[in-house]
Amino acid sequence: MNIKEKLQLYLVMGSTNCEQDPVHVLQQAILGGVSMFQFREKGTDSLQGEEKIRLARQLQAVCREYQVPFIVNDDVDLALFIEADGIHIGQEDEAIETVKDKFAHKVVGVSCHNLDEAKIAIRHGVDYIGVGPMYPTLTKLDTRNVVGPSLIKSLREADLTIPTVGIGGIDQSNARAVVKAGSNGIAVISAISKADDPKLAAELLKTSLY
Ligand code: 3NM
Repeated sequence: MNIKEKLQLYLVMGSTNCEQDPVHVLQQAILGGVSMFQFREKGTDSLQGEEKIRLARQLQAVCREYQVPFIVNDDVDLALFIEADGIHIGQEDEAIETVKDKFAHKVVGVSCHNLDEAKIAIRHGVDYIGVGPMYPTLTKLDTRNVVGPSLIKSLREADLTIPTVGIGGIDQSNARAVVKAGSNGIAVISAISKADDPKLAAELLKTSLY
């Protein structure tokens, strides 16, 4: 898998981010150009237990149909149980070492908010890093301070070539700056999940990158 290419337009989403059926949103988004997907079922009113597993499987089936990598956020047991293509963890989640062991031949991504976190993730051999927040966002309430595209620029200037995706507050108006700073792509939640037409939103985001 060419991770750098897959990171171009990375949709992150769970049921609480959607105003329409998540399966429909994902399908439309993929038709519009989404190249990688992360199932992130978080927050109040998020699905639990069997319901969470059922939605994960439905979304995974859509990804399989279009050969889009299906990554699970944080929930190691779920990712292993349904044989996801990979796992994405934050700095507060399970340690990178143990996650790398459990997902030896799968994709492992880690959220990073500064150069030191990025260097540690790289040392542990992760496949990609998510860097954020690029811009203010209302979607995740416990984000760190806005780091902006300049952190991605600093990372590249420090010769860190790891596949990288920017996240946080990205929309059509600011996506290009993230890629220009050296990111391989953008990760978005609301810019697609809350759009009336997720296919069009994905298409417009993609064309706004270059
Ligand atoms: N992680 P939206 S920001 C899930 O900074 C997430 O690590 C972030 O949602 C980080 O595209 C964020 O709607 C929320 O702003 C992204």
